[in-house]
Amino acid sequence: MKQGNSTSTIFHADLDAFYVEVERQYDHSLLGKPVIVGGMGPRGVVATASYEAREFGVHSAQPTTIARKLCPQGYFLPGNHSLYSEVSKKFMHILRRYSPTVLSVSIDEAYLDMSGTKEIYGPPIGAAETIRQNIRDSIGLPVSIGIGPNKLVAKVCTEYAKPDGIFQIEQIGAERFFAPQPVRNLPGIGPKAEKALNNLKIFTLGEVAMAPDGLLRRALGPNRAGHIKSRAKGIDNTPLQEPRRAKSMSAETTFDADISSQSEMEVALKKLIERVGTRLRKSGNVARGVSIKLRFRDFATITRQHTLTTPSDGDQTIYQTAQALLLTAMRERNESIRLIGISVTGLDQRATQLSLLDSHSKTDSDTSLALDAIRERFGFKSISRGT
Ligand code: DCP
Ligand code: MG
Repeated sequence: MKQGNSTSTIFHADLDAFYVEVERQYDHSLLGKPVIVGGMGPRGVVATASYEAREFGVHSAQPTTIARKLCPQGYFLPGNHSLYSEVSKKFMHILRRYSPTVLSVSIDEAYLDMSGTKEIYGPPIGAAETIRQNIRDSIGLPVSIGIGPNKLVAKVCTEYAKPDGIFQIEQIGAERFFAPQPVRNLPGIGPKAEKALNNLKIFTLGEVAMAPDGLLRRALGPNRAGHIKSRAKGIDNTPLQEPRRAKSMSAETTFDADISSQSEMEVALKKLIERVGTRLRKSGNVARGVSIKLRFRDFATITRQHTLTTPSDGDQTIYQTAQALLLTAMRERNESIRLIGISVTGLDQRATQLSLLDSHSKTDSDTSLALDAIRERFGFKSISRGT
């Protein structure tokens, strides 16, 4: 891998106000207006807001009720997730034309290794302009591109490129570019780390780069201190590689109104398990563990987990385990809940675990696979096991 040496050129491409811009493709009257896409229920949150709506303080993850107060003249839309994932696929497909090494990291964001492409596409800024134009012509969306000697610098550059632009920092200027920035601008520093650093009077990345190691270890813990210090100087040697296989899968649901009956919780759990179970079997994995998550009315959240004696990918096994966990949890705290979630953990390839599966697990797995096939043909709601 070439990352980290001075000849690397990494692009980070991120679509602007992605969901909103897709909506605008279908309804041109939304162009130039404050548009908000998000959950419309009483507990809905904003998925994204157009740059016009951001001017009013609207942002992702904010409760929609607050967004409505901040921007009453906004156009609020519920969103169309299957459409967004279709568009996302097209976006990634276009990027792959320009580099053999493309790492997609979210629905609208990817890194491209553009090292050594000068002969074909010219200098980086011109290459980025070509890509942006292609994306605009093919799917009609504005995209911003950050260019750097590694993933970290490229990602930070994208923030400066937005909206609808390009921003490049070369290796030689990376440390100076990072130095005056607030610590929170460094990917990997969240609100907790920011606070810990600020408490020690460390506010900028330049101050992180110069801080004594002992001090950083106190703020960030022994494992992260050295890592963050070198990142604060714009150093990042991580290669562009495909993300590792998910080690767990989960699904959760928030109720419109809190629920308190055990049977309602079980019904919700069962639905979630059918969803996660289908994904699990599609991935060819079995799970070694099952965990449930409950969020109570006061937002207190607990998780309870159990390791299976035999790894499984069967809905029945997962359900029985989750149901037992639910009962135990409710004995500890018998209150109404606002959210319930399920995770299957410790995933491993089914093939390598096959010899461990007992006959009960095999039957459960085969029945679940048969149900998957029916659901695939007739839709997810067509069939469900009785409880
Ligand atoms: N998204 C979401 N919930 C969040 C954050 C994002 O549903 N808390 C969705 C909606 C976004 C999309 O993911 O359109 C991409 O996320 P980005 O963070 O890239 O945000 P945008 O593309 O909307 O805006 P920009 O990248 O221009 O800041
Ligand atoms: Mg984006």
